[in-house]
Amino acid sequence: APRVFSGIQPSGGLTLGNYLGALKRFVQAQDAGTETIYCMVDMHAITVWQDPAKLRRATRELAAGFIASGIDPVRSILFNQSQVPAHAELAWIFNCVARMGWLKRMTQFKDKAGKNAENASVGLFAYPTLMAADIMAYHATHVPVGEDQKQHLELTRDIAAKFNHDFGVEFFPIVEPVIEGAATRVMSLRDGTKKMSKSDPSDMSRINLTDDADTIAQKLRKARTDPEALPSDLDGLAERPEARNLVNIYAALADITPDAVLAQYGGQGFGAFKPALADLAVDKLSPISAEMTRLMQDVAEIDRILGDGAARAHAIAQPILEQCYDIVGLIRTR
Ligand code: AQP
Repeated sequence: APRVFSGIQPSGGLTLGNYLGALKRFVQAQDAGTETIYCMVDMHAITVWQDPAKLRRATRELAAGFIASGIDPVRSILFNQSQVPAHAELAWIFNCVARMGWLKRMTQFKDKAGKNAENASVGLFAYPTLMAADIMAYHATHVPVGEDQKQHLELTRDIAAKFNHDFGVEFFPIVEPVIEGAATRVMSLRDGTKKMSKSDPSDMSRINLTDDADTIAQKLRKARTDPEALPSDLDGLAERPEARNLVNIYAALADITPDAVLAQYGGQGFGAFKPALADLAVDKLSPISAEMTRLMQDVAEIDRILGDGAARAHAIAQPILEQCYDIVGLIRTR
């Protein structure tokens, strides 16, 4: 049976990119009746230094964001990574399977480490082996992610295949990336060639799920665009990354195709389109933001939900980890 796994880092507040590229699709998988396991990947977050108090808050707020977006912690398993030791333990096995050369090719490491890669943490370099462990600890078959995670998922497949080959087993499944929809890569509002990111220093570059209606309208009004009217078909967006981004955002929020957006707004300028987009965004995001605020008033309840999810996740992952240790030849008797 298919089993969906995915995660989000509590490395800051949730953005519209995380919502459209990840959360909204996580809810669709859950509502389709698939077994769904979703994780706050706090151990990934600490690959760059996090203020401990902020990390705790961001983890709980992320859990609230999942629930407010429509994740039901009964139908889905919702938990944080560090509470289930199988992630770290399996990551070590995978560190011994993955090759240095494979990790050196990862563009996210190059982007995040910047020019001074010698000064990056070992954890940031090994990030993709922990991600492979997150997924493989559950024998997950499908992983909904944004476009930026495609390379890491290919690495997950390579690690699983090499493990199976090295030990002569068919143990780890070869996972399918699920990268679909109009908004698998939501771009920065300030630069149509950069992805919208929670860690971008400019708050004007992104819409946060917790932004109020005025802030959302203001950020979209100031979003970088060109002076042309919207074209009537997709070809007309080819050389216009900022315009294409706003059209894709509209399409994803309204659950229609980008073509349908252009059928409605083609020929109109941004003076008309931006306010329509702002209304739509406020309409879709403000109930989520209000629910997050409500949920954050009862932190003990969030912790209880995460603890319950961790127990359920552990029950799935631990037997898989034990089998993996046995395959590798690590003795487990006490
Ligand atoms: N701009 C985006 N468009 C579509 N999907 C996106 N995702 C992130 N940004 C966009 C998807 O959200 C999921 C969780 O991402 P993450 O928090 O684990 O890490 P990230 O991809 O590195 O996201 P950020 O927001 O850019 O965080 P920072 O700034 O901390 O690195 C993933 O499925 C991702 O594809």
